[in-house]
Amino acid sequence: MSDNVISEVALRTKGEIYLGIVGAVRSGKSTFIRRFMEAKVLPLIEDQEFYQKIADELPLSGDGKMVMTVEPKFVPSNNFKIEVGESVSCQIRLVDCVGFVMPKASGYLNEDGSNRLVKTPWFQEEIPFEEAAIIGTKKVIESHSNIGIVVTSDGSFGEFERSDYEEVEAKVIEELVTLNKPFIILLNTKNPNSLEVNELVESLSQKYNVSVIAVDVANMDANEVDKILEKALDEFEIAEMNILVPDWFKNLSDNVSYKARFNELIDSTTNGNRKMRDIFSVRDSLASCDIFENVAISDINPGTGVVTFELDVDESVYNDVTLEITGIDISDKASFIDLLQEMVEAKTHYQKIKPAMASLNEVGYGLAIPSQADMVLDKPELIKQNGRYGIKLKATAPAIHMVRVDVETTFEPIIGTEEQSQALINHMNNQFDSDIEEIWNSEIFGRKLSDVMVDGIKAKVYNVPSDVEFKYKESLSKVINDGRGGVIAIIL
Ligand SMILES: Nc1nc2c(ncn2[C@@H]2O[C@H](COP(=O)(O)OP(=O)(O)O)[C@@H](O)[C@H]2O)c(=O)[nH]1
Ligand SMILES: [Mg+2]
Repeated sequence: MSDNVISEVALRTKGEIYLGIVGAVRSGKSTFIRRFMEAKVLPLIEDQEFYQKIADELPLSGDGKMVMTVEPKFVPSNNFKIEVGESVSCQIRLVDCVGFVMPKASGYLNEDGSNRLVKTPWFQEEIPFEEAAIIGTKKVIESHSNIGIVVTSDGSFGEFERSDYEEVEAKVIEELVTLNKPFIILLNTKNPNSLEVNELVESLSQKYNVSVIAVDVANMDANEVDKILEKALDEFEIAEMNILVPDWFKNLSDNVSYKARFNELIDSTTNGNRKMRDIFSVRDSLASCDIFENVAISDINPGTGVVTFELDVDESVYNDVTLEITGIDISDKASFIDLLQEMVEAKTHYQKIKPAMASLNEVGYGLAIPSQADMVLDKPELIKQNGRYGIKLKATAPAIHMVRVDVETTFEPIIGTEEQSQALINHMNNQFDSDIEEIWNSEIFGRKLSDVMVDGIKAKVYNVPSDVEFKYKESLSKVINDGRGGVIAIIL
């Protein structure tokens, strides 16, 4: 027999659906377990004998104010595996916890008013009832469950009132929050559809920031169990968020402003622990960004916790981005083709010197090795050697040598007094460590420092006589072509 919701929970819990049922005494925990098993689990069991064994183990609910459950009870007591879908099987186990005591409940104190001691599976010795409830809840949630269900009540049945449950549920929830396991609140009520109950559900979910669902537990059917399990799945953390954007946007480098903004947005939306129920607010926060035209949740997989968002980027962003990258408005086809051709030409040239540029930057010297396409072949010549004949084939190709020369320039303005000069130095030293751009942009005698320095460098570079450049080229040619490895003197 298959069951979709149970299958999803089974996937999410890796085949172990362990529900820890916690809450105040007399909130309906045992009743919930009984109805859960009857409505949802027993119908999945085909073996009659097995069915009967589990049915016999279901907990009884207690009447009045007398506390019944004094130690956590595992239902069913033994682990069993059931098939819940195509190649999905799982173990389902509910743990009936010792209820948190309400001041008006009886049964947790002895007649003389002393604490009633109870036996727990976690300690050799008996411990007071109230302590058993706190420790039991903690242990059950920590080690024996992957989903917590806090059962509380509006006071519409039994002998306790809403105010009795209120204080106790706060303690239980506080405990669960610190344990950091997915949990939901089940508001047990005779009137799950009443306006008052709806208001209470709303206020509880606001107060505790967790899913709250109102159910008449004693009459709960399979559909309601499904709703509870779906809500519980919503409380699991999102395991993975896939964010699909158009390929051209994905390929943008991170320094393009739109991409940087996108990265920031993704970081702020996805950081922290997000629960499955937060996916709509994640979508809304993505949609609030003007980069995207449309943000859709294209897939939610409660079983694996994987959520996929699909983001359409606004068409105008494409034009802005190409302008930012190229500095040229290429929003029409003609200018795009022009640019493309120019770029291809530039790339072909650059490709040749790319390795040389890399080593130039690294060691100050770069060599671009010519390829066959650069070679010029002379006409073959007849040659004669020792009375025999042969041919001579000669090719020439440009090898480009790049040399990095670090050119120095200095600027020594005379400011006035020693104090004035010292003050300027101190000011600049501060900027030197914090914002060196400021120094470059500072004006000295009406000119920007960067302009002054660039002019200084240019003057030096242009000052090299052109015949020196020519001689340098000649000498290098000789070294390479004549194979002379020694140092050459350049006579200027
Ligand atoms: N009318 C009504 N009574 C309920 C409901 N849930 C529990 N009860 C009753 O409340 C009492 C306590 O329920 P129980 O499941 O034993 O609470 P536990 O102490 O939390 O395990 C029993 O008398 C139940 O019959 C409910 O949804 N509707
Ligand atoms: Mg009980």
